[in-house]
Amino acid sequence: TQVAPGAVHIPDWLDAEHQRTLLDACREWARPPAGLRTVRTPGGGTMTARQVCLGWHWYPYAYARTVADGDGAPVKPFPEWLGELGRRAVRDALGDPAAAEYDIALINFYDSDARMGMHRDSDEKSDAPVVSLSLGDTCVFRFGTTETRTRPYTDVELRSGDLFVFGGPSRLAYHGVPRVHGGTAPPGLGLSGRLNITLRVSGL
Ligand code: MD5
Ligand code: FE
Repeated sequence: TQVAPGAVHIPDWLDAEHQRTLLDACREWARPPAGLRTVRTPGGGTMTARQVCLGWHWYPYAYARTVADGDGAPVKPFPEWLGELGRRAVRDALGDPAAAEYDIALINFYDSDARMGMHRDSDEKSDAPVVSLSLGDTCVFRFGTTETRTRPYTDVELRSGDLFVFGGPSRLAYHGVPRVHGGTAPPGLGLSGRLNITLRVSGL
């Protein structure tokens, strides 16, 4: 379903087996060194979703090769198979092959109290589409405009296995996660909470 020009939601894109494989990989990536960390913003705030990065480490608001705000370790490599998954996602959602090579994954772990405020993803020096994959609990994903972090916006429920691709005019739209519905993950998956994997092109 096209939510806005360039913003395409494909429910249930990952089957149960692929969801499990991706979850297992995320659990490995979350281990130290350069594992799961709490993101602190320059203003002194703390993000409620915790994060792991592959390829490039994101610290608000730039990319680096080491976990400057964590244990100082080099960030884990971005695996080739994840890049393949990203290119397949772009092809399925937008119809044309991805022009660029994905080299960043940001993985956000939400418990049922976690939120993400409205923001734009503008730290990448590439306009390649962002690929978003959701696992576990259902959330409310809020998609706005490029002009303002307030209304108008469209609320979409993202469920375990869903794909969302943000390309073209939607690449720089404001968005956030105002709510996670605790206890809604597929019973067989073995995840309490929500996990979101975004694949990005650094342009670096
Ligand atoms: C999430 N993550 O559910 C979301 C999914 C983040 C973040 O927002 O920055 O880690 S990615 C949503 C996204 C990415 C790029 C563009 C747009 C949405 N958009 O134009 O709406 O944890
Ligand atoms: Fe974002």
